[in-house]
Formats: sequence, structure tokens, C-alpha cells
Amino acid sequence: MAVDEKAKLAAFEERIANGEKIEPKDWMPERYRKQLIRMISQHAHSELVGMLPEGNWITRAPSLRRKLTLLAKVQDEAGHGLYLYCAAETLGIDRDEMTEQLLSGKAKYSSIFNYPTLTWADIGTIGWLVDGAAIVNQTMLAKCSYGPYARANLRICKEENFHKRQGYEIISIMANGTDAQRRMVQDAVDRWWWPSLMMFGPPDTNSPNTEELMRWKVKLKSNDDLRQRFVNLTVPQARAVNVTLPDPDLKYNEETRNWEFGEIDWDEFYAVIKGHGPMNRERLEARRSAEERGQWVREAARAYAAKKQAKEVA
Ligand code: BYC
Repeated sequence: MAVDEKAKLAAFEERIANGEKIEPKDWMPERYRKQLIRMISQHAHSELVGMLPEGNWITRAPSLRRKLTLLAKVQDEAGHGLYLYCAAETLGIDRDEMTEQLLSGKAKYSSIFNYPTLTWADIGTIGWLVDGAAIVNQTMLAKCSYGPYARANLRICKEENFHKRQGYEIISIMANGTDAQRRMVQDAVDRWWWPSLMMFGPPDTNSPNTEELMRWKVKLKSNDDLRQRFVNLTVPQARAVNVTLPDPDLKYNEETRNWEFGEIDWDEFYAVIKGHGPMNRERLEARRSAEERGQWVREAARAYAAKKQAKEVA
């Protein structure tokens, strides 16, 4: 590394150590930029793909109020995708390129969205567990070293809190409802619990990016630490509504004050992120088809913008 580069890197790392935010025009190591583009774009893709499992239930919501709430939640997710694509664009990649990476399968999106939503209770469970897990992860990212990503996450977390509450409300009402409703909730929780734990990523011993990302304060806590925090928060919430988490090994450790949990099926996780989950193919097909069907809208918007600009210049 050239002397000049070394000095820049040292100054950059000192800024991070001092808790300063890095902004788009600041010098940053190429690797920091690449890691952020990878993470932020995958996060953005997850928001867009995440609209699909819930979007599937908009027309079948059980009441007008539930329908409005679900519509608002799914729209919020589109908004989160936009904040995040904009944050990634500050690093020198454009949205078309990110979309191409998603559609070609080069960029990942969260494993959790490759599972089907079979009943209305799945919608409550996603809000409670999936948005709950996202909040635990993103509250930390809201304090990360890259300014635009930190600010996007701050705003996202505020909205996710509403998402989680609407989910938990659905669950608590159904869990106190008829036998059929209680069974439906338990079945949904049985299916979503383990995939929700997988959202936090592989175990720390097998997480190639964590060390570097923590050194640069992009990640402030490791995958396992955040997963543990989520379990500790969620067990009492499950008990409060008499829902059983599907893990016979869950037990409270008085010394560490943690809820210990059973072995996660990592083979399932790796299969899902390699494209072999129950819904991977459908999810990507839906995004590809949306991209094709939206082509004329993008063309019309570009033509309108070009015409407007030409008028302003004239
Ligand atoms: N799914 O070294 P690691 C939402 C990949 S959206 C798929 O630990 P890292 C919501 C990982 O990318 C939630 N892939 O990675 C939306 C890496 O592969 P590459 C999305 C995963 O980055 C709508 C490899 O495994 N949230 O909340 O240190 C409705 C090794 O992993 C997953 C975000 O994206 C996974 N679960 O840590 C409701 C937050 N886990 O890229 C809710 C931002 C790992 O090297 N991202 N991989 O090919 C992060 O916080 C981190 O990137 C992760 C992974 C904790 C996910």
C-alpha cells in the first residue's frame, strides 16, 4: 500500500474509532465501500421481496381495518426499499445495476422471504417475529458508521415498530380466540420461529464478513449476539399470549440471564440462501415480471423528465 493510502486509512480508522460518521464525499477504503454496497443493496432487495409474502394476503384480509393496516405496512416496505437504494447510490452504484444483480441471482436478499404465507395467522406472525427480528438488527445499524445508512435505518425502525405492533395485535387476538384460531396461530409460529432466528445470519464462527464489518463499526454487534437478544425479548412475549415456541431446549440460564435455545438447522439456511428454499423461484419470478411490466412506466418517466429539462434549457 502506498504511504499516502496508508495515512488515509489510518485517518479513516481514527475517525471511526472516535465515533464519527462517514459521509458520501469522504475518503473511504474501497473495501468499506464494497461491503456497504453489498449489505445495503441486499437490505433494499429484502424490503422489496418482503412485500410479496404479505402482499399475497391484501385481498383476503379479514376486515377493512386489517386491510388498510396491511396495505400501509406493505407500502412502507416499498418506501424502505427506496431509502436504502438511495443510500446505496451515494456509494457510486446505480439502481439499475442493483436491480440487475437481484434479478440475475448475484445479490442475495433475506432468507426469510423464501417461505410461503399459508394462513392469515402468518401475517400476524411475520409482523411479530420477522419485523421484531428486523428491529433488533436495524436498531444497531441505525448507529453504524456510514451516515446515509444509519439515517435510513433510524427512519425504518420507527415504521417497523408499528409493523411489529400490528402483528402482535393480530396474534394476541387470535391466540385468545376460537380453538381453530389458536391452532392457526400455533401452526404459523411453529413454521416461522426457526427461519426468524436464521435471519440474523450464520453463527459467528462461520460469518466471513463480521470481523471486518465490526472493525469499521458497520455492524456493532455480531450475528449471535443479536440473535440471543431477539430470543430474550421474544420468549416473554410468546408466554404472554400463551403461544409455545417450537423448541424443547429453550431454558433460562440464571447466570447469563439468557434464554438458551436449541440447535438451528444450518443446512436449511444454506440451502435457502443458495436458492433452494420453498419460494425462491416464485419470489424472483415475481420481481422479474414486475420489472418487465414496469418498463413502460420507467420509459414514460424518463421521456417526461427529458422533455421538462429541454423546456427549462430553452
Ligand atoms: N439471508 O458473513 P455473514 C426486513 C449471507 S428486511 C440471506 O454473516 P454479514 C423486512 C450474507 O449476505 C431484512 N443471506 O454476512 C422487510 C453473506 O453472503 P454474501 C433484511 C444471508 O453481512 C419486509 C453470507 O451469508 N435485513 O427486515 O456480516 C418485511 C455470510 O454471512 C443471511 C438486512 O438485510 C440471511 N438471513 O451479516 C418485514 C439488514 N444472513 O453477501 C421485514 C442488513 C447472512 O457474502 N444486513 N447471509 O454473498 C445485515 O445486517 C447483515 O448483512 C446480515 C448478515 C446480518 C444479514
